[in-house]
Amino acid sequence: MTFLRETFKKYKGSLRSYKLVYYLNNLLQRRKLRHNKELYKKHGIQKSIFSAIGHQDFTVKSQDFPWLNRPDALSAVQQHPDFKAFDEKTQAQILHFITHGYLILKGFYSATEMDLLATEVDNLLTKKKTDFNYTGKKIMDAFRFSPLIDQQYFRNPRLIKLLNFLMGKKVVPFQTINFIEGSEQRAHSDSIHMTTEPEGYLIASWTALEKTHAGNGPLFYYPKSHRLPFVSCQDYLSGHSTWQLGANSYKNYEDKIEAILETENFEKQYFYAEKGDVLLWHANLIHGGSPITQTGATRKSMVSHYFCEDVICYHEISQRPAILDLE
Ligand SMILES: O=C(O)CCC(=O)C(=O)O
Repeated sequence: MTFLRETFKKYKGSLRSYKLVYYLNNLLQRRKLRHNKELYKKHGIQKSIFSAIGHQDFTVKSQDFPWLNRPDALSAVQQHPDFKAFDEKTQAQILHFITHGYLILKGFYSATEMDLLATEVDNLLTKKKTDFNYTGKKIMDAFRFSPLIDQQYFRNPRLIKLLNFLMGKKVVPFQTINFIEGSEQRAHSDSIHMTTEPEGYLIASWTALEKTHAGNGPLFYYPKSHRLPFVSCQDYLSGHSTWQLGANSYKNYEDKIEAILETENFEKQYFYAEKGDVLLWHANLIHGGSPITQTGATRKSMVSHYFCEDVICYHEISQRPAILDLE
């Protein structure tokens, strides 16, 4: 089973587009999907928990958005007793997260901690405990093979405390992605990849294992773009059919985001990070990876994605429920 899953991670072919493949995988992962039974009932979804699911299935959208997405968030957060327990710099960043859709934790990790993490990833690669997935850029879920990555970084208690506060619910650590080089990914929001019902219960952290600069493909983002409506497969030509995902769906999605950015007036910013800096972004903040202009430059980094408890978690782009380790 593990062998099949690992093989599929590297697989680039057309099987990826058949919904039946995901259905079969869902059957095999039933233990990690059964929490959806109650949630589907609550949200009026009359579907098997193994079937394809997407934004179109939620005909009645819940208004129970994360508290920091609500219009009164700035005052609500400052009145919250736990807000005062954060140091002043973090408090300012929390307010910034509400208004701008991201926050930066300068020097969250020490250089030594980042070297330890980078060495751990290198060792996992050398020992073939993990590898790049089909994109050739992403090392998925290294935390599964390393208690160090899992406990000290992915589930870092200081980080989790802040994430729980920002989301107003307990977060569910979902996945890690390690990069050796920059991703060079076009502008997108995480909500097309991983989203929730009610909308917005996802947050990501981006950690710099080394300094980033104009040459090594720095992360870029568009402050305040988190306030745009969430884009789903219904908002562009996905080409999805009952049985298959559209072949050009993701490219068409990226074109759609580019078109939105052309009509909106958001300022593009780059994250020139120092080793150990962490950036947290909102589920709907538009971001991506810049082109690498310095040949051979590395940009070691780690992205972690967190869902929240008691919401339906799914992958809009591939129309499938998220497989969650809740136990
Ligand atoms: O690290 C990057 O260059 C971008 C990563 C990213 O966009 C993501 O994980 O959603």
